[in-house]
Amino acid sequence: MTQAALSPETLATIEEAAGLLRGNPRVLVFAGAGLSAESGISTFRGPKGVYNDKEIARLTHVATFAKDPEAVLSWYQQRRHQLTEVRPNEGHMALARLAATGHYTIATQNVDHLEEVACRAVGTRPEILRLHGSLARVRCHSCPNEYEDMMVDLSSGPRCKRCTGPLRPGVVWFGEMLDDEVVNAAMRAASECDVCLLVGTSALVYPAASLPELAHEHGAKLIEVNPEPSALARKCRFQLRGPAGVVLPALEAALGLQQPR
Ligand code: BV8
Ligand code: ZN
Repeated sequence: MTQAALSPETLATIEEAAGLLRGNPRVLVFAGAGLSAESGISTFRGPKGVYNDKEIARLTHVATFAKDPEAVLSWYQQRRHQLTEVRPNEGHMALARLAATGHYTIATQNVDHLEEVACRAVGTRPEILRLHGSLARVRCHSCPNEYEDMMVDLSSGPRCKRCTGPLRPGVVWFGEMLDDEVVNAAMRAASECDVCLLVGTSALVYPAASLPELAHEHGAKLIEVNPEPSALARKCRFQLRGPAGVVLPALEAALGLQQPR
């Protein structure tokens, strides 16, 4: 889809929304699976969401790891392998370039590292907070041992070298706490930002989705980039109805950073 396919209303709203991103603002980007959709990574909810398969939804709950570790580990190993085949899309790249126009913090629910790959490619260094962890990391289910390792094959049921406990992906499952330091840093960014840019999220999962709410309570303006309204759409000053890979480059163009496509 190109920018020409965006509705005239959406193009006009993008021009208006760009006004909030001028003048070196403090921006909290709250990213979800929709940002990676155009990289070929499935979203969780919505018409093509993987959670439509109840078996898959089950695999993201901590209780399932105790009951059925093989099913959990093979699904996560497949997703880890997919990381070696995907790359940032135009939405990630535009976000990475936008990060040079203000004080940007990216609080992502995604576990695919694509925001970081895009920022490295364009040379920007926004703070990236991984709210739900990372597919590239493995950790022990029994002790604090955790490290980045894309080589270990989790589907073989590897054990921790420190305590022989079971290794699992370094992600946060339903029923597990998020990392305190990450949450505190994200809440600080939410309470201090001028703009919160929600990109590709249904905004249904807590405590992550409390971040845009906190930003809103502190007077930040919310901008949503999503083909569909999220659960927080009514709190958004601007709702940019289109795919991130088209809308974010259009936002860049509206800021005079890119030629419209
Ligand atoms: C916790 C793992 C405390 C990694 C994930 C009742 C009410 C409120 C809360 C709860 C409740 N019951 C239970 C809870 C807590 C629960 C929760 O929030 N449940 C919700 C669903 C009701 N939360 C937790 O359990 C959290 N921990 O609370 O701890 C605790 C601890 C111990 C004991 C008791 C309490 C942990 C939450 C983390 C869960 N882990 N992922 C992985 O496998 O990836 S979350 C899961 O949903 C995903 O991983 C993702 O990170 C997250 C959010 O999804 P989205 O990113 O928004 O994606 P989604 O598919 O939903 O939406 C995509 C959007 O993109 C759509 O809007 C679509 O329109 C749009 N889109 C599509 N294409 C595009 C696009 N947008 C732009 N461009 C496109 N091209
Ligand atoms: Zn261990």
